[in-house]
Amino acid sequence: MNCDFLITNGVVVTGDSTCDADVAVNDGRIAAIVPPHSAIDAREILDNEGCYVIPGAIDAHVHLNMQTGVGYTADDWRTGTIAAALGGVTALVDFVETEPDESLLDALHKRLAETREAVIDFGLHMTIQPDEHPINGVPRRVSDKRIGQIREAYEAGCATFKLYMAYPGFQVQDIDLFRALRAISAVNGLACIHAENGDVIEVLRQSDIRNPALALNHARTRPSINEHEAVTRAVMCAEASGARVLIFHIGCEHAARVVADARQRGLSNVFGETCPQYLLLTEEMLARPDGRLWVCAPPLRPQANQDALWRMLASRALDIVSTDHCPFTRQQKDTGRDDFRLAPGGLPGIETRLGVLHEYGVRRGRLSGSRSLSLNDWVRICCTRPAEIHGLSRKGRIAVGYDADLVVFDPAQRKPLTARDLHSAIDWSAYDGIECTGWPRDVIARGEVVVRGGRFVGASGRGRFIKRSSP
Ligand code: DUC
Ligand code: ZN
Repeated sequence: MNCDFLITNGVVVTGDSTCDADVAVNDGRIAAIVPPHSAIDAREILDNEGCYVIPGAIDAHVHLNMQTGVGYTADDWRTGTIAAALGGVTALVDFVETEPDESLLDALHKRLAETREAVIDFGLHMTIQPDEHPINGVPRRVSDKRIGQIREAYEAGCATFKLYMAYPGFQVQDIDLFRALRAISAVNGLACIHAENGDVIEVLRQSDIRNPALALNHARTRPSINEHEAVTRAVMCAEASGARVLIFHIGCEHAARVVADARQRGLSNVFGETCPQYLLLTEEMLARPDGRLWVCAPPLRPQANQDALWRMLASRALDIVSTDHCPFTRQQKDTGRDDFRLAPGGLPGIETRLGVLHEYGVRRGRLSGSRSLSLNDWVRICCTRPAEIHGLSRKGRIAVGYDADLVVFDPAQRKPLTARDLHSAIDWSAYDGIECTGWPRDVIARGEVVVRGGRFVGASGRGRFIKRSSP
């Protein structure tokens, strides 16, 4: 057999198996998986002695070049996707947001025009946000017209739809949440829900806050019960509508348990995502003098939640870990120096997820027992399940016919997570002080080496928009 290149001598780790094998790649696809030293002629051989060969990771929740009150998120499609590739990500899913007077398709085309420099493949979630009945200039209702456009957005390749239960201007009321879920269910799309009770948050944020410079107040105005309630409501709406629903960025045990219980009751249309920040960081970060850097929503929670989240990932009660990568520079975050409510919400993470989950879930977890993920859990959570849930039908697996999106992961490579060692266009790191042992060495995307020996070697603009449909 001939092939473009052969990935030899590695331990192939997938979501459900670990074995010694060679992987042959032809025309950007996986052509064969064969026993080591099989007779194959390759134009190029990548030797992976001592490394794991895993499917390219999928980050299905990122915000590149997103407009906010303090300007755009710091990573554009070039810097963000390069940082992603260096962290072993070969496909991501970002968002389309929509102006009140814009159709979903017009908003999609406008967003696509911004993505020209993407270096890895990507999909886009379509945001269904209010476009009607402004109160103080903020629209509150989603029009029939907009709900009616869900089908054409799906047919254009946006198989997943973002719905917010919080944030003025984005928050949908229950009536519109349910109307949208019925329309999404009709096309068998997936609703991705930001589940926090926005009405309660607004009352808490508008009440008298004695020390607005203290970013810990951000967590106090978004208490766990608020997330717990909204996740309960979202799951109830999933059950009543039949829509497939993924609860985004679950940060607290009670909310995660709602998803776990739904699954135990046999609801196969409910899925749960958490993020590295909820697994590794606690609300204590918000108590620091520069706590505004760690403002994100839902907020970071007390330590007690973390073990539960790790356990639920290992037991499959939660499905995936994405990053909610939403990077802001120190200067942008400093808008909230005197009042936490003015700090833009979001944390960076596009480059670090695979490494930190390996470090804390697999490597240190194996030592402590309490956070233990197997190598196969790690691959399932970061690569295979995200591709399945989000309709990336040719990604997330090492199997013949799939895109040759592969990561050669060196389990001995040491990597400090300081801003200087990372590639997002920001001047701080949420994980400063942490060092990982284990990091992507080479990354192959649709058969092209885009990272070699930890350096980005790919071409700007090689990433393609992936039109997704339901699994
Ligand atoms: N949460 C954040 O912190 N930032 C972006 C969007 C979100 O849901
Ligand atoms: Zn987000």
